[in-house]
Amino acid sequence: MEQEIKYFPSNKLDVLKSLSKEALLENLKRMLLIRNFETRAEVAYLQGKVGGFFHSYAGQEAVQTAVLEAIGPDNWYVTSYRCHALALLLGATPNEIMAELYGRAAGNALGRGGSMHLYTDRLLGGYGIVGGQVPIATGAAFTAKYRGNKNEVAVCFLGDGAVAQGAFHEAINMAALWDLPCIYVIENNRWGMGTAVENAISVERLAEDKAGGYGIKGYTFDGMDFFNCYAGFKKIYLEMIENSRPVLVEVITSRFKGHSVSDPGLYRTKESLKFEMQRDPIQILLSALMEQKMIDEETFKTMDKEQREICLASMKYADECPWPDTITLEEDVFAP
Ligand SMILES: Cc1ncc(C[n+]2csc(CCOP(=O)(O)OP(=O)(O)O)c2C)c(N)n1
Repeated sequence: MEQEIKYFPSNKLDVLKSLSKEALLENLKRMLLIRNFETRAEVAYLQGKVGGFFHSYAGQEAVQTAVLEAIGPDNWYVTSYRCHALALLLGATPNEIMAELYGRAAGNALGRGGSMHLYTDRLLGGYGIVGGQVPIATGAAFTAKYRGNKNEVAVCFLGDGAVAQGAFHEAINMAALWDLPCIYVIENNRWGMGTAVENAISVERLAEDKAGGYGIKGYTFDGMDFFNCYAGFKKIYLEMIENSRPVLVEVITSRFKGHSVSDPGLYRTKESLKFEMQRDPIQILLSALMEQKMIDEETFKTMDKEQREICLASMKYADECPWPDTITLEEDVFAP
């Protein structure tokens, strides 16, 4: 039987007090932007406007939103192919991301990367090779330390499926050996494509059970709860800029969609998904803000509508963007 999960202890009221009303509402807005972007972009995919793959972040919004609020954008970030949300949080516009999904010249990667490969000056990319981003994050942490940028850390997001990859082990071992300031965030949404995490990974708690093997600290956060994630990441960051030790974090979360848009999700029941969706991270944050009388239902609906309109406008923008010129096909290609 599954053991009850012991999350990092945090106090919602302390977080509510430590952030301004404006900041809290801004985080709710960011989560709504992500949810609306994923919903509209998926529609565009189903209309045949988007080529390649498509992996939705719906359900996982609280995790990356909380990290950004807790430690700010002036760090190095890297993630997997499930990368739309992180790009939005780091300042890429819905227009440029949607245009990238549509393969257009004005896209975030000039229409050459598509949905899985987005960038900003602080986002070193979304990566399609499971675990491929882990050594890159370790390298970014090395850079921060080598340059003596004391307040800068690297943050690596990876799925539970990446934990059994050799690259994960080598990269974390090196970070621990060299005291590199990197937060490795395992977003455990319980499935690696259609494989249940308990059928793929030999330990139950992916960070806490593994961290000791590298001589570092491991934590478990509730990935549906913005407050728990915020409190946990804040503490880790403040410690890391003092001691430069890497940290392993598991956030227990839930993806509300299939692994990718082409996944019919036959490996889980509709009831189990419905049950998980009752803990919607947007609703959890909204309820807390409503309890504090920071927002009412009407204002929330308006906020949601505004974000939806931004995303609908990005679809129109992408549709009207020109295709890349074939003459540019060989530009920026790096082949050693
Ligand atoms: C090295 C490698 N092996 C296999 C794949 C095929 N693949 C793509 S995603 C995936 C599952 C990854 O699941 P997880 O890490 O839990 O991430 P999630 O999609 O749930 O966020 C697999 C096996 C791949 N892309 N790269």
